[in-house]
Amino acid sequence: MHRRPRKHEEFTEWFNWVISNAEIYDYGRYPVQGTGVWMPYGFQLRRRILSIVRWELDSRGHEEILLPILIPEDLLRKESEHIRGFEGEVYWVTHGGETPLGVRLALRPTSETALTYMESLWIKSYRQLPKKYYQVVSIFRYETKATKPMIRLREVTTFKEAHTLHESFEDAERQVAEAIEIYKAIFDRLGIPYIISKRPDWDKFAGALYTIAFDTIMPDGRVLQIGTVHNLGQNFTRAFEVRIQLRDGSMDYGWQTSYGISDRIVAAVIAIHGDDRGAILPPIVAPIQVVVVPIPSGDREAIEKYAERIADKLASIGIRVHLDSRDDVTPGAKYYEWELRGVPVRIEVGARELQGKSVTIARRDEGKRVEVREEELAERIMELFEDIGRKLAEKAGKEMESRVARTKSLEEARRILAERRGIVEIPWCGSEKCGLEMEELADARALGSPLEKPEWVDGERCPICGGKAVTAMRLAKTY
Ligand code: P5A
Ligand code: ZN
Repeated sequence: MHRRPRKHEEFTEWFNWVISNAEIYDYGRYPVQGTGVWMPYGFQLRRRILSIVRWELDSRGHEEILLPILIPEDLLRKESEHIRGFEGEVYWVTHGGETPLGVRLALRPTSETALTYMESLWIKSYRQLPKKYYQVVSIFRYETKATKPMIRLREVTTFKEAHTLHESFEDAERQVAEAIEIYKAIFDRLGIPYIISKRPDWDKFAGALYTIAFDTIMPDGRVLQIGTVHNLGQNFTRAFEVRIQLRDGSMDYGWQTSYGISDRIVAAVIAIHGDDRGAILPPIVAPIQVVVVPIPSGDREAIEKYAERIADKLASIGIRVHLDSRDDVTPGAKYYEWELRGVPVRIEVGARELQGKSVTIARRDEGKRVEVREEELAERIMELFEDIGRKLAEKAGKEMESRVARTKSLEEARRILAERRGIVEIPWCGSEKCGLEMEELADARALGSPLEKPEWVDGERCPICGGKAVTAMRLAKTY
């Protein structure tokens, strides 16, 4: 057997090892660069994560739709900033069979243009607003940076894009705030810690007034953008003539927001919670929450019967349980496999447990084992799920906090980022010129600033120009 890569020291190898050996995601073997295959176990994980996403959106008035994957070139070109941003990343469909198409068709890189076009037909009056749509689809971006499984794909298969339309700027601002709350709720339920920044102007979404991003820190200290919320203003509605009658009878273009997350959130769940033995899945999304492993000794048949009874009992109260009754695999090899797959709870049943009408429960996150009587099993498992979810989130949150540093010197920022990465916050005057120079001097990317001016920058100066600091700039090595 191969040596297991260590998560913190060799994160990339570790991540690739987990997703392939746990049969989550087959990447790099299908002969199109930047595409991967969701395998059955991974597909179930992805589906459960998506059901949290859908639930959070649905319960706040979002409606799921499905737009065509093809966008005619003239539509994609309508908003000039947008196409400028995406031009180099678009896949074009140019032929139908042998026949050249009259208008080239883009494989959608995102759907602002497709939807705004339809909104120009659908929406005429403030009475129809607000509108909150979303879809979960594949998008295509010809990424030029090195592609990475789930993290930088050319076909993003788990693109959840929400698009909203409002009668005023203020309403769109409120929607940005709601989107932030929705993403917080999603990431909180998955135990993924995040830091929220307003991206600098030079790094906003193409066609947006501004972009707010959720970032997390991966085990190697590099920052991963796991979601973004954009206030699009009237940029797309002007281009597509989405004119709306307002309350006072006057006409105006609608106001939009959009927000998206991707396969990256599955990557974050695996990367952030896992350990050297493999994945550790939060019970809320684990495809298998409990695996029951019979330990054959003495009366094998009775033990197997008993293990089956335990599994049935858990299944009957809605727990996703799997009885591993393979008789050609040792219990030790089963433990190894289910640990790698991140099953949060393992139940062992052997001769002693059969005798005592009990089971032994092992939790994946802490490795602790306890014996529990059969009557209290159901209740104990439910408590355990809660506790595992909470502890995973707490541990991840603390780890992330410990990786955010503050300094007033760019030299120190550069040193910290070179040595241990993470995020460094530094006082900033807010000017683009100084921000760009900070990126240069720290040899890092500018993530942007906290949404509210942090107190600690009061009275501080920008280390580049010496001017008064109005906020902090966050710098990091990013994915
Ligand atoms: C918001 C949804 C948009 O596309 N249009 C609709 C807006 N924003 S975005 O920032 O460009 O993308 C949203 C999130 O998707 C993830 N992402 C990717 N994930 C994997 N591979 C990629 N190539 C990729 N590109 C973007 C990011 O998390 C991003 O925040
Ligand atoms: Zn400055």
